[in-house]
Amino acid sequence: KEYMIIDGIPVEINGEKNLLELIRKVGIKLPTFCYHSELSVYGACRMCMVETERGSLEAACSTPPRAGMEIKTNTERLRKYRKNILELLLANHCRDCTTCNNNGKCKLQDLAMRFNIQNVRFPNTAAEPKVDDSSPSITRDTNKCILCGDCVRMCNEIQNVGAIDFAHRGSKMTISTSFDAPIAQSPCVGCGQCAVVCPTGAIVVKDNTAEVWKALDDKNTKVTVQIAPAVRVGLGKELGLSDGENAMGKIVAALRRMGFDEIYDTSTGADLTVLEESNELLKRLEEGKQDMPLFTSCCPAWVRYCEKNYPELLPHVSTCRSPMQMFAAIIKEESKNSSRKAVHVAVMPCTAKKFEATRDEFKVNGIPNVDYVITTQELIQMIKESGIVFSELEPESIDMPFGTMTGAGVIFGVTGGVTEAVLRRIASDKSNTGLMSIAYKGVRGMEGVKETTIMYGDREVRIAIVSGLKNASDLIERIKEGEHYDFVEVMACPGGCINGGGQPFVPYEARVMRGKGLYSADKLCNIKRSEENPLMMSLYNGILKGRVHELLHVEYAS
Ligand code: HC0
Ligand code: SF4
Repeated sequence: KEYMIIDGIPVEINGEKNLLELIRKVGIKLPTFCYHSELSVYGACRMCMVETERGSLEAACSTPPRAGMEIKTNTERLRKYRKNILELLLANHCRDCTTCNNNGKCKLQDLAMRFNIQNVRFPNTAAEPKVDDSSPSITRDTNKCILCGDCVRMCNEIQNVGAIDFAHRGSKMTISTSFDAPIAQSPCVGCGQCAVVCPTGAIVVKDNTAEVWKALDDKNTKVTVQIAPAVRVGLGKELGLSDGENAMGKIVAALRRMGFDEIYDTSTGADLTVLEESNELLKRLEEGKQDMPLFTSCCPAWVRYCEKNYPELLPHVSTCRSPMQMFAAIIKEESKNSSRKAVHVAVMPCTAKKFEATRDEFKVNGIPNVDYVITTQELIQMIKESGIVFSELEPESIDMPFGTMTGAGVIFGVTGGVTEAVLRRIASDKSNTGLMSIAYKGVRGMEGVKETTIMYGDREVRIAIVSGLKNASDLIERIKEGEHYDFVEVMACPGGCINGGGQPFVPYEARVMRGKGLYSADKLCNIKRSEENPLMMSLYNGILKGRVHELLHVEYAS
């Protein structure tokens, strides 16, 4: 075994990539702006410097641990050094913290507090805000940027989009789209992953809470709401619960107190998607098709990515609307019976859903089926604003007439969930053992690329599950080179919706807990298969009669 000394204590080296990982493992919160374990090491912020036994300073993020090495993480020299960096950053940074969208979540604010910065020795040279709110998903203010490059590496390395990059040199350096075009005119797909890793308020999720409050305050408006699967396991930590704890009952109670008239679960919409998407897959299998696979269509950032980068694949993307849009079409249809104006809100872990809601394909007479999408973060904001003590709420149940859902719909929120739900539907073995065995077929887990094979009759069905758009494009390249799959699930965010751009940022381990939270929620559902949801039958015999294509499917115009 190999050891090194950290602050006088011997520590075992266990395959850690860099000193930073090892230091954090022993319980020291070494500060960084630009380090994310899933991104390449940039080493630009210099906050993670440590002092070696020879008195030299090294960046912990880019130094591998060596046996016998001795380092200190907290010396007078290091404290001075870190304070200096923070003061320099603050010197040309906007300091209107109280009105910043990222107030309370900003790393710069947090580290300034931690390192007890009480004044900045240099004059403030911050430029006026430079806001780009052209995207329905994210808002950028490059003048709040500290040039850590996290967003650039996320957009390039993990999402393979490359919408933003460093531009200019020296003091003029900035993060920009090409030709400084508005982000909406760039290749951006609105996944929001750049906002997830941005340490300051330079990239934040678009805020639609004001519109929702306005609708709630209007007595002549009936406000319905649907809550996505991943939200229930994503917001609790910020409101006094633990990572991955299923807070659905409390969310329902909170929304009711805020004044929402009818509260539903997007998992019900997901049940509809399972039925429709399974039909598409079965048709394909029965026709013996061996060409391109059927790609899932429920992730709007993936659909956008496909439109922009692989338009030739669009005919192979399922025509199913996403669960949010299927459900919204039905809820809006039902709301026609109300004498009040109907507004439908969706609470999503996702920033791309904000864009999806604005698409012309999902408007009826110019009015969107989903009027407003708010993210998990915005819901947390609204709960805090309303003064509700979330942790003390008694859980409540969702409303009728659309209040029945299944475990299959709940697991949609984690990578592999859509596939598992579809497999439950198409499997011929309907026993409990059969159901449970699907979970062990390689569909679960946070890996970015998973593969499984099942038998349908005597045909082998090859399935791939990818999350993160770089993984999607790598898979597409393999398919183009001749590799065969029948079904491909794509989620743009690594790990699926539980790690959506609208969820509070958490480290990898907490994301695993969120996934586990959804699988536990599935266990608690008394119905596990979408086709056994009794509501489905009444929808197909009622609102959906003769209108399945009109309300549940879509052909993207672009
Ligand atoms: Fe998802 Fe969905 S699972 S995309 O990640 O399919 O946002 O949670 O609501 O629509 O159900 C997000 C999450 C959804 C949809 C569902 C799908
Ligand atoms: Fe890139 Fe996604 Fe950010 Fe757009 S939202 S700039 S695609 S990371």
